Amino acid sequence: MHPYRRTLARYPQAAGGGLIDRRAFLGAGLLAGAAGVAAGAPAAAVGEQLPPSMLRPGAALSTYGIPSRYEASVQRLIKRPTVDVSPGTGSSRTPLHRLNGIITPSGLHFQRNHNGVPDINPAGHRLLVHGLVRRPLTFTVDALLRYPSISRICFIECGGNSDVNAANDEPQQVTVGAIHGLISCSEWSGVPLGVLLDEAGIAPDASWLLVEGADAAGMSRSIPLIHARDHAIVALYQNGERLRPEQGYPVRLLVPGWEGNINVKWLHRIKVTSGPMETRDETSHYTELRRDGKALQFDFIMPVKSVIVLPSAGLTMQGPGWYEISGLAWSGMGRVAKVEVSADGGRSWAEAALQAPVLPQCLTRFRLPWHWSGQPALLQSRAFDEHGNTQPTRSDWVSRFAADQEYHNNSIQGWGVTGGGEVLNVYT
Ligand SMILES: Nc1nc2c(c(=O)[nH]1)N[C@H]1C(S)=C(S)[C@@H](COP(=O)(O)O)O[C@H]1N2
Ligand SMILES: [Mo]
Repeated sequence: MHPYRRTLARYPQAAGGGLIDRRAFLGAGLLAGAAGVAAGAPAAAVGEQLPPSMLRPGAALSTYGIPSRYEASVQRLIKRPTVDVSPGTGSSRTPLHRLNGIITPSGLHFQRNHNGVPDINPAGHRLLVHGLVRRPLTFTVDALLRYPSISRICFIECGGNSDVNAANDEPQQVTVGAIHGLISCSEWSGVPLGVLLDEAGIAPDASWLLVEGADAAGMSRSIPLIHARDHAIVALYQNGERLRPEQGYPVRLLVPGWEGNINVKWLHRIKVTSGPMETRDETSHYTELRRDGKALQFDFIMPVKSVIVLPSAGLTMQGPGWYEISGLAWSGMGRVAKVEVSADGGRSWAEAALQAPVLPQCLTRFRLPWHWSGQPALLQSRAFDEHGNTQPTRSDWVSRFAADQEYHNNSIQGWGVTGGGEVLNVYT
């Protein structure tokens, strides 16, 4: 049969609203048929005209590559605070809907800066380890580069990610990057923090660390010593090259799966202490005020979460037919075990395919074939991690906290597709 005549009935339905079994597109034949229905056009005359690029030599070699000029619109989304603060304060978000796979290109890694990006010459930079240690040590960057190192592919997510959906009573019609783009995923390489702590020698009464950045915010946080010793990395490289200035060049702390704020950039000081220091960023910020007036403090781990990025708000469907629903899932607790997708407002759910690799504390790409009938649809995804944690509905999540509490919002995202093919941010 000609692929254009393949019908929906030939594909195993996995849930209502046109969701197809996640295995349906794995066979090349099925994929070719479906892709033809979705997007391709029949070739008119093949090979009659050479593309112009074949008629003259290409551009010169370059020493450092940049994206194609036709991709110049793929940019971070800058968001400045409404209050009057220094020009470098605020965030820029990853345009999740313009990317695929799980790795964020370094130039599109989100940024969250409390007082701008400092310009640090690594030749003069020092990392001090002091406090409750047998011998205080300072490390030059060259010294750190000599230590045995490890690599981890993992996400960093700001505690305030998805604030747009938490803070506004009405869903804002902005892109998925603008709502959920305070998360990015890189391969980080550097020295296990435990190696440096062991060298300094931890005193018996030590139980916490204070970590401080060398930026104008002097950003600092307290971290339980045991977790930091076993899991934190003094990162020097990002996606194979030295850290970008925005990500903390020349040295940042990486604590996989923990709130972005803990991952102190421009790291210059680690003090071993006997308790948390109650710094500004763990008292006035990064605490979650509940309805009963009490606040959760030191809520370090980013909860399990997922979001469909294709399609998502601001995008327009190209008519009824075949689509691949694609999204990202993650958990600060470990690996993603399962992602379910609904196209009928939560009445039925289909399990999405998880694309390898599925790593702990890492973005995981999920995909599911969808045949959109052209009727209004409501898309949602919910992730489960390997410990059985899953995501609350938005109304459940909001009910746990005081008004305007924005941190750790892992509630289910709804995308409404109108009959006209418009995709809208919808609260469910
Ligand atoms: N020194 C310092 N470290 C910092 C910050 C900062 O402003 N100064 N911002 C923190 C916050 S709130 C987050 S979410 C992450 C963001 O990391 P990124 O900018 O590399 O994405 O860095 C953290 N580390
Ligand atoms: Mo953050």
